[in-house]
Amino acid sequence: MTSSLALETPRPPFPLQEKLDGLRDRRRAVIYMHDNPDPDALAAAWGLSHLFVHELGVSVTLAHGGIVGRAQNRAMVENLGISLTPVEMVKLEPTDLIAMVDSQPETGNNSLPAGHRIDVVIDHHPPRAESQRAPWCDIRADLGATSTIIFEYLRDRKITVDAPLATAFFFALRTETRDLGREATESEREAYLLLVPSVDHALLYRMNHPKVSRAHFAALDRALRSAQVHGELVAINLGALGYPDLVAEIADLMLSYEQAKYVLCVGRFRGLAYASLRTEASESRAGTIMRSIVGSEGAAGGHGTMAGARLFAKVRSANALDEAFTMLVGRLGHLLGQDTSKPDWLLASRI
Ligand SMILES: [Mn+2]
Repeated sequence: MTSSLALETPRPPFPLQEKLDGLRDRRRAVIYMHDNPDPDALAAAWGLSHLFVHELGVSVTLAHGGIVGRAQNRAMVENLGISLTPVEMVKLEPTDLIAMVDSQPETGNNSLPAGHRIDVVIDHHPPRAESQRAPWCDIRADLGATSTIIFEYLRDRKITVDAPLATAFFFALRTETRDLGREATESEREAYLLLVPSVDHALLYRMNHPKVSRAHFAALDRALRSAQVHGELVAINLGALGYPDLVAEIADLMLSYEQAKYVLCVGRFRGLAYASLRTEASESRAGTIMRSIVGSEGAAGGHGTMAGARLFAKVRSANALDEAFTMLVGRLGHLLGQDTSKPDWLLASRI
């Protein structure tokens, strides 16, 4: 589709050299990802650490809240040997270079303390005013992945992207854009093609096809049997989650149902309710919808076809989660003009 090329607005080159020069006095960099990091956050953080080590000679800590839960994401971390530090173990020093990728301050989906100083914000989600307090703020909301921006930095500085890092970027682009089919721009296509010759395909295979536990199939079984169909909306209450991003994993999966244009998936993990929304490209306003149905009751974010949220209220029981689920489905139904009081079940034999 060459016509989309003309739609991309030319952007002035990012003053990378100048931004790096402003950070030459630092000894250590702490790079924050969003909580429960996905491949785009992981590859972007790892790539940025290569840039910082090469250009600034700093030591680097990759920090995240939550857990790396999804089997593919765990396989990525293990096979590439990406060293991660839980935020609880990070003690920020006044001289630290503090960076954030694939998220922004005060979004509620990362673990940098609210109001904390920050030097670098690099993201592809809609820009927030709070990010402007970072002297190096590079937010390109039109792009499909944060990894695309970091890969461009490395090319700009002529830093070698070795096979493991190329594989990380490639995996991030593939999963984040569903093989360039979802929210990918010409920049992602270009990065993808440049990376192919350097990818380690044996490594990539192990990341794409990880072995999974019995619990994975139990979750899948539960998801299928609890899936409700309300016209074009599929809604799933997964109950207790083995890990938070299971809601996103199942939402992705269920969008393949022929009738589904919207999938909302909800579950609870360690007393908190998580929600994930996926939409068809034709209904591309997932972030807006999620923010609207969650309102002031949680932290919500996302872009065109994918969004996530976490509710603030503690959800300590199956009943409490049921209530939250019914509330979110009701609000989403209202927004779509769809009655959600009498669900049709995806599977007839659901018990
Ligand atoms: Mn991303």
